[in-house]
Amino acid sequence: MPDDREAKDRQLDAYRIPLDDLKMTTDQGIRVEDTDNSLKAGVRGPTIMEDFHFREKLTRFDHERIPERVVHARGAGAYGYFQVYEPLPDLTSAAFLNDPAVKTPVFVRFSTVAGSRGSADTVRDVRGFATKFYTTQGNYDLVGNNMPVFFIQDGIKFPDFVHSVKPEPHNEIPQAQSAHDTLWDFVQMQPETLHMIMWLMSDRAIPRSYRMMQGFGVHTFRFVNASGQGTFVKFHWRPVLGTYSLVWDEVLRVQGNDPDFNRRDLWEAIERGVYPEYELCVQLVPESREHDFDFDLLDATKIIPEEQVPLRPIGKMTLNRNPQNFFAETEQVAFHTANVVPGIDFTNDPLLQARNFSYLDTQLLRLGGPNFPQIPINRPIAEVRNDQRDGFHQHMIHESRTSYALNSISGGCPAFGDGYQHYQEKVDGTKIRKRSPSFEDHYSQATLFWNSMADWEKKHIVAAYLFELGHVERKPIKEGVVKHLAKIHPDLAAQVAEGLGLPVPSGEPVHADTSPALSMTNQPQSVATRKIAILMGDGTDAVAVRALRLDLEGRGAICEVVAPHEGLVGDTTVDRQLSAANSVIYDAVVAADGAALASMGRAVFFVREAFKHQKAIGAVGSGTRLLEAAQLPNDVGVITGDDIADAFAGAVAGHRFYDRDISSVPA
Ligand code: HDD
Repeated sequence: MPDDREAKDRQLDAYRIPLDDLKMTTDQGIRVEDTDNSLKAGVRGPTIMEDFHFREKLTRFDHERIPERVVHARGAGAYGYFQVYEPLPDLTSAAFLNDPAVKTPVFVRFSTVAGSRGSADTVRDVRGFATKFYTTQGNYDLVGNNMPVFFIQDGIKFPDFVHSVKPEPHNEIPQAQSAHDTLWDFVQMQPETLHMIMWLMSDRAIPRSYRMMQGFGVHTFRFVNASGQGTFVKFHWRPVLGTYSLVWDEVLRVQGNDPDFNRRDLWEAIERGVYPEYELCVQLVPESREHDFDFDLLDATKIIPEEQVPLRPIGKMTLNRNPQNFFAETEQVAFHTANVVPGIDFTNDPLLQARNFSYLDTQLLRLGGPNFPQIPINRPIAEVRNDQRDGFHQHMIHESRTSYALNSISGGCPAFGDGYQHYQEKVDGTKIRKRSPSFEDHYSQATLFWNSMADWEKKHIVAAYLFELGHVERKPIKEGVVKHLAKIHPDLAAQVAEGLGLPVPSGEPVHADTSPALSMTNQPQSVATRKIAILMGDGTDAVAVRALRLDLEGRGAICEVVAPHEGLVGDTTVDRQLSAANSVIYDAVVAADGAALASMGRAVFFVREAFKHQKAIGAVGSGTRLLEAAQLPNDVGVITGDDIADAFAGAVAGHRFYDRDISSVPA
């Protein structure tokens, strides 16, 4: 059975420097005597230039950094494999999409967009979801995001958009935040952003986990089959665990408690062997139906509603190995939308066309020249043979006496032909610097998004607009945004205007259509991989807790014992002491002690905060006394009693109780 999964691993093995007891050398392989003291003229004398080890060590240190990505600088990567469910010869000639026995190796990099490399994971932002498939026909990169549309329609505006969302130029404030004047000025001047901004204001922008996040190719691409027939295709990654988010107040606290929240979650899940899985789904549109929609398939600010073109699952990706060196793998990986294999092709989407220029250009600078595809993480498993030569950091020793085609000296090698064939699209037109009129409607799909949200999602969207615009200093910008919101939906505009103390604009809803698939309600539910804090004290009834814990862990949950001190409570090992723990890094809490904890402010705060963040809360034994001390009402998602395992597991799997009334709980 063909198994390409290990091909990439084998290739990487050749470059690994193992952890062993080899002695230290210089880069030239000369053994080092002492790396703690520089060579001096006398113990108190000046350092001597002759000290090649000192000079090399410092020089290498001075050159450790490469330019961070202009956008998507902060990321986390993982290896895995992709397997197609069944051959798709009618649609595409791509080999990796035609053999269900093949496990195609992949490397995925998740990222935030706006922040610098050291910024916090949990900010309000789009998340990148970039996948490199190392196929037998060469590398295919699907460089997507966790939202299905984009801010702009034409890539020539990308620098403008990015400059507006990045920290402001005079003082480099704020870091990794969209809540500032320049972004919202750009938005109000550029209504094509409005649909994407609805997604950005929704909870999609604060994912619970990279494992619980959708991915989208965004553009309409093209599948091409062996007879050269094309089909329009949109790509969707659907996480098997479902799509879930944090809540905003929690996000603000996670940033301080664990700035690495999302990357740690990914890392730990893979280390534990609970491998993130995503189904690859496609929306397919025959070319004959290209103009059947009330939007343009080439406009990246539009979705194809799933109700109009359903999702077809075609395969699954499993992420099962963490990188071993962040810089070598996650930092040096170079994605490029133009990395396609036979059977996958582009469309004339002007955003995609611009990307096909920008990614290669950016890698040339970031990775120091044209030989970056030779860096192990970027190397295809397919053989590379061509007449491209030289440049900085050339690693290959080309033995051929010729580096041109056509040649007779090398017998015409490397021979070409029988390769990637660009889709033969008929193109004619007049040179023109203009948008197509079919790109003009900027409101209908923003309205569709709003109409499709559950009440709690709408509340969160309004709160997000208020937070963001509340940080905008210039009133005309806020007014400009509210004017646009009135064209999306008067309810949305009214609530935002009221909060901002602006006149409520009048307006009619653009339409009343909905697309239920846009809402995050009705996700697959599972307690598996959910992180549960069990609050214990020295007086806890360990027997009752042990049974509950075993039950929850049996269902795949991750339980951590949190107690006032490290070491043991009874005979239970404490995972984290209370002063180093915070409810925001857990999905749910079990209060297992009331005797000791009810009088401890931190424990009271812990359960109260979890309650406010609408999480499942359980209590066993005297744990109910802790809930009483926190003055928590007996509300939905608060599970107490003798045998709470089933009910509590169900509550955790439901993720949040968004309808919970949190107003009566003290701060
Ligand atoms: Fe981009 C990085 C996704 C539009 C130019 N982009 C980058 C990454 C992702 C995306 C996931 C990080 C890849 C990684 O992890 O290394 N970008 C998107 C999506 C877009 C999009 C889904 C719209 C549909 N991007 C876009 C446009 C341009 C760029 C229109 C330029 C015209 N993007 C870049 C870049 C980056 C990049 C500047 C920065 C670092 C890099 O490429 O490697 O070239």
